[in-house]
Formats: sequence, structure tokens, C-alpha cells
Amino acid sequence: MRYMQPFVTEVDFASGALSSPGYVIQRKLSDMAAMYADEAAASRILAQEGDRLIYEVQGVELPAEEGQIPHCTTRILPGRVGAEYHMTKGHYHARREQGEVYFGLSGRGYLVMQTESGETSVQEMVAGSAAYVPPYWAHRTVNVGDEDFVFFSVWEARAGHDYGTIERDGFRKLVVMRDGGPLVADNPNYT
Ligand code: M6P
Ligand code: ZN
Repeated sequence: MRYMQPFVTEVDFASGALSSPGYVIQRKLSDMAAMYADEAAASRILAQEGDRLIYEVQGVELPAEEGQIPHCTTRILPGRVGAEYHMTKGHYHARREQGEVYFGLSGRGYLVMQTESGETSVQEMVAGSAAYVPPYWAHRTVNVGDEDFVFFSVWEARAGHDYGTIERDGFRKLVVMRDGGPLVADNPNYT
């Protein structure tokens, strides 16, 4: 048996930066324009101001083996596409029976979840919130504040990301700005 070496990563709560990230993923508007309900607003932004960073993920690199516990930070920049707040793509786990834990580090966000049988749940997160995504729930995070929304995530290595189901069907609920604050609304494009 060859033991893996334990390690510690320093996390900057304000930016989500890791002291030595194994990977960094940047998602721009052009990577997910079709996910916003107001696709015309997305096209307008791309044409008029160019591409825009929506969120960044920094994680530790671990083998995709049973028992490994990957963890990462996500920083969602403040802003909206049309009325809809900046958000992650969102996913189900390829292994639906795997859950996940999120811990709020800074800013304000909503955690939007749904099951394939039609249940939905939207939870608020601030710095210090520990949110539980149970098995079988798709999950997307949304920045509803004026600053970066940053959180830490922990899951099991073999959970896997299924993006295709969300790309095809979308989420049932959207988070839009109404009267200066966040409102959870039905997604008119949900199939
Ligand atoms: C969280 C975790 C990650 C995920 C990230 C961005 O930190 O759930 O696994 O990659 O959010 O979300 P997405 O993969 O849906 O773009
Ligand atoms: Zn996940």
C-alpha cells in the first residue's frame, strides 16, 4: 500500500484563490449564453461589450477514485444577463446517488436545486452557510449580491458532472432582479 501524502491548501475567502490550485476553470458568457433565459440580452452583451467572465473555479487535483474527496472554490462575479443574475452552468452528478456540501466564504448567493421528478428548492447562502445538496438534486449557484459570491465545495471523486441534462432541459426556476432584489421565477423555457 502506497499512502498518498496529506496536504493543506490556503483559501482566500474574498477571492476563492487557492495557494496552489491543481486546476483553474474560467467560464465566460460565450460558454453559456444559451443557458440564460434572455438569449437576446446575452447576444447583445457579446456584441456590444465583448465576452465577460461569469465565474471561476479553483480546485485541487485528485485521482478520480472511490474515497477521494475533491474540493474547490467557486467565485461568481456580480452582474446580470437581462434580468437574470450571474450563475454557474449547474449539473446533476453522473452518479445521481452522490451528494455535495457547499460552504459560503463571501458575498451572497442562492443555491438552486431540482430533482428529475419535479421538486425544486432554492436556499440562500452567505459567508458561513453550510449548504447540503442531497443525492439526486441538480445544483446551480447564483450571485444575487453586488460583490463576488465565493463558496467552497466538497464531493466524492466518482460523482462526476452531468451537464448535458441541464443543457437540454434547463432549470425550472430562474433568479431574476425585481425591484432591486432577487426574485425566484418560473423558467418560461423549461422543457
Ligand atoms: C461547485 C461544485 C463544482 C462545480 C462548480 C461550478 O464548486 O459543484 O463541482 O464545478 O461549483 O459549477 P458547474 O460545474 O455547474 O459549472
Ligand atoms: Zn456537484
